Amino acid sequence: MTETLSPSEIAAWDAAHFMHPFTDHQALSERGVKVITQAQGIYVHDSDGNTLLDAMSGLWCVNVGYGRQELANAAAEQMMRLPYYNAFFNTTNEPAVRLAKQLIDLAPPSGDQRFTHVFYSSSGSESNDSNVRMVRRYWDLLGQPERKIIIGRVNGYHGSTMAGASLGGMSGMHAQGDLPIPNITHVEQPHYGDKRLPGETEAEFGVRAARWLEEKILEVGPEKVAAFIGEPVQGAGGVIVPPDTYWPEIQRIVDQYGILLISDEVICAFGRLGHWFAYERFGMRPDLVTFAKGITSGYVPLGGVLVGDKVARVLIEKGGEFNHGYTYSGHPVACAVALANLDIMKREGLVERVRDDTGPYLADKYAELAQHPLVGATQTCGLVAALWLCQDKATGAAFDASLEVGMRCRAHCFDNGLIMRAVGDRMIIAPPLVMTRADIDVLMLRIRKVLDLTLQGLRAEGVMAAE
Ligand code: PXG
Repeated sequence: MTETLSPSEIAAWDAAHFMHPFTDHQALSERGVKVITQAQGIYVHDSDGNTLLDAMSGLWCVNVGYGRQELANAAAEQMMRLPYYNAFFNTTNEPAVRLAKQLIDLAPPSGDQRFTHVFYSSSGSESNDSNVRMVRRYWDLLGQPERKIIIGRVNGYHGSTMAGASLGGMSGMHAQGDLPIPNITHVEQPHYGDKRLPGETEAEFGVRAARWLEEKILEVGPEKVAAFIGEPVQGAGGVIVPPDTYWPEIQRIVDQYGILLISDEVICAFGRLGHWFAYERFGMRPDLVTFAKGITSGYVPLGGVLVGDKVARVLIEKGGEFNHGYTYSGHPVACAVALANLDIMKREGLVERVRDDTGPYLADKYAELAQHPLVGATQTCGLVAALWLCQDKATGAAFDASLEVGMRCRAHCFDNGLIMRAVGDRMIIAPPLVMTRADIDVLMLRIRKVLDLTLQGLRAEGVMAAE
């Protein structure tokens, strides 16, 4: 950039020309846009001079925190050596190959198969489009072209392209643009708080929820089902951590009916749950793993799919040309930044830190937070966490949705140096993995403050009884 715009110029040009993702533009122009100017460590700065603790890591991606010189250096060096070359016509490049090898080395065995190959894209959505293409091609090559149906979950999120939004189970997205595309269907999510029966334990619920998949397979015909896709922990849906019994039962079902399992780890991989890959944490044995976001800590776009040897062998040995790929598949700069990012994560022991230290510490702090009068329940897993704002702790009664209590709480966050997301009345966080215990203490003070302010407001309005 050669010139600097004033904050009001940025706001005006934004309103005139920048069509934002997932945004009501009329509402945005009334509210006014916030200009983020720079960031360092776990903090972002805006043009009003505020410093905000970014407990969402941007959008679930800035795992190593902001301002890492090494990542900028890796990009600059690679740009000067080879900024771009395609991988379509018998050519390759060193960063793409080194990264593929490194990912394969990091990925633990998936049952009796190993991940052997990486297919690259530039985002999570594209990667899930690639999954649809690969899964359907796999079954075609095995002489079972009738296996086309892919089953996802209500309130799952798999991206915003036609296939990504179809695999996901967001009703608002399906309502726009004739989605889902054909041969994609959904089962209910494993949300214990919402879906349990009276007296049902979490473990019992997990098994029952997994069996919704079996019911769906039998309903549509097992011979027509190609794959099941799920996020190990649902992210955009509100940080919904399934019971430990859920994924093993899903695994039994996909094994029994011989269907492929796709673990969408766009949020969950690269240390977010205290493991390089989340399937290890939950006892899943996926055939394909979607990744994006944290692989470059969001510094540049990169996504892809880890392909297990079962699918890779069929595509490679029987497939001939696979008519699918992107201009930026194996982008050398993106891959170089990913390699530098993984180096930082290894050197600083971030995955182990989340698993053994900061993850358990955050879990303790969130358990304490559950005592707050506004908090109905909390859940954490590694460095993702949710707290549920409820009208009545004793009965578990939810707030009337029209009160938009989550949005009120979120507004207090922005005014009190904190970025936390609201999904309905679930307040969610996914802070950078470089957080220390001292950073978590600061985070908890801010969260308590915004909860207190939200509670005060609700009491002043008579929505909640005074103490
Ligand atoms: N899968 C999962 C599990 C994701 O979380 C995608 C795929 C798509 O990735 P791309 O890179 O195409 O955006 C995601 C993305 C939110 C929010 O509101 C979450 C995502 C994206 C945008 C908003 O929490 N996750």
